[in-house]
Amino acid sequence: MRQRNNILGVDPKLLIKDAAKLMPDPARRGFLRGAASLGALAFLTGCDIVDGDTAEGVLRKVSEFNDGAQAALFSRTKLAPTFPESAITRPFPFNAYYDEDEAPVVDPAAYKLEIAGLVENKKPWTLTELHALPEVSQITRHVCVEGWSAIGSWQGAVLSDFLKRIGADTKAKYIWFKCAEGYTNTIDMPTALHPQTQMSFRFDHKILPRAYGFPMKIRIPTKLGFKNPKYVVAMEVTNTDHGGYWENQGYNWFSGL
Ligand SMILES: Nc1nc2c(c(=O)[nH]1)N[C@H]1C(S)=C(S)[C@@H](COP(=O)(O)O)O[C@H]1N2
Ligand SMILES: [Mo]
Repeated sequence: MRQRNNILGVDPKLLIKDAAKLMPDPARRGFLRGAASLGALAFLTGCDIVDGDTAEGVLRKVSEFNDGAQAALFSRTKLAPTFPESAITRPFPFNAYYDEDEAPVVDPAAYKLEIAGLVENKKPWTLTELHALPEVSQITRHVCVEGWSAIGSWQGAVLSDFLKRIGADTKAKYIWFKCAEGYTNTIDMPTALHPQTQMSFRFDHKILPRAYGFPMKIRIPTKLGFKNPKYVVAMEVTNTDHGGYWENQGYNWFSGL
């Protein structure tokens, strides 16, 4: 057993309580029930709480193993870094849980984006309608858990604008995406409303190639690659976490950058 001394100037119990207050509700309850002791915290994170630590500092340590803490630290306004055209990785890598020649082929004429859940207007959207949405552009870094990253250029509509347009309940907790080949993904609402979260229809100003998710991918530069669904055919605004392809296999749900 490791011996600990009392920390000068901080009451660790209060610090942990303060950190827990910054977490979203379900995470807070789980945290206070589970790991909310100094010993458990040091054990789980491998870090001691030291004099001068703040509630945010404690939360940052907790976030290394806890999705709720990561969600609390996520800032709606903090932007992912952007890059010049010259930084774009060429060729940009393809990645999926299958080979590139097995990527889904979506017929643009038949395509409709299905809208479900807590939304006023559930009318499905054709590709022509989606392409008519106001366009924004970003050059950002895509980071894959498999150990590579690449800088890409994506154009499309701001997801939060689209959510407003369809009358989505933005107080709902999640958005669930379904992809043409069966891949799925759930993101939290603050991430969906982040200004850089984009419904991408183009890569490098050209119609999104099949490899990168034609006809639509959700580009989220504040999240790991697997939280960026390609070939999206449906979205549901929901208070139920439907998980996702990799999340269900144990990958960290929040997977923020
Ligand atoms: N529909 C679908 N979306 C997906 C995946 C997938 O297999 N199917 N793989 C994810 C992973 S792990 C990564 S790293 C990125 C890769 O995107 P890219 O091919 O544009 O590089 O897509 C993500 N979105
Ligand atoms: Mo990935």
